[in-house]
Amino acid sequence: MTLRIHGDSTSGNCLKVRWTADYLKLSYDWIETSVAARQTREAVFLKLHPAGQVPLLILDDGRPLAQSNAIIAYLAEGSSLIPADAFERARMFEWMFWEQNSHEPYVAVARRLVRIDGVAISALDPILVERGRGALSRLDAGLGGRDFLVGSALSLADICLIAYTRVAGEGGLDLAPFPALRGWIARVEAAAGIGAA
Ligand SMILES: N[C@@H](CCC(=O)N[C@@H](CS)C(=O)NCC(=O)O)C(=O)O
Repeated sequence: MTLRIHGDSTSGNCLKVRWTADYLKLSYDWIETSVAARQTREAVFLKLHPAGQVPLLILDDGRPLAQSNAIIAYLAEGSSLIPADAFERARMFEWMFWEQNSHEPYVAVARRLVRIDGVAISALDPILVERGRGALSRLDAGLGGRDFLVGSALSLADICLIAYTRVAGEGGLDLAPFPALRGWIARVEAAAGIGAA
């Protein structure tokens, strides 16, 4: 048996997992599971993961693991994507927790509302837009002139945060005011082997 990844290819949370697995040259089966078609709410999927969300990793021995950032941390254990230095490793997790708490809920949600739910950009909640812009601005400043978010090399922090940042414009969050961020996106895409959005 091999690793199985249940994911929706339009979801940044799911793509993080695919990109990490591909970067590490892991062998896995991708099981396309459409959120829009409510496949995550079908009985067969709920049996695997009662929360009804993707991504979901199923290990060789059948154990399931949810939450994108937990999955990529598991897949990348012992690899160059996790800094060996304890402080840098903690800094990487600092960015990953921040992503789930202060970036994804605004940047990913704005994109989902526009792209999937068909809401006009002009009709988005101004607070959502303000917080999304704030998250992009914080990320831009957090780069502090460095090539990658942590240390001097690609880490899980970059793979985690590029997922929704690179498509922020689809939710009306323009990246034009953030040149450092745009440079980082191009660099991370090249380093991680991420193709066109
Ligand atoms: N914090 C979770 C978020 C998981 C999540 O919200 N997944 C969405 C797709 S991005 C989903 O499966 N939604 C379907 C649903 O909730 O019914 C993660 O990082 O994996």
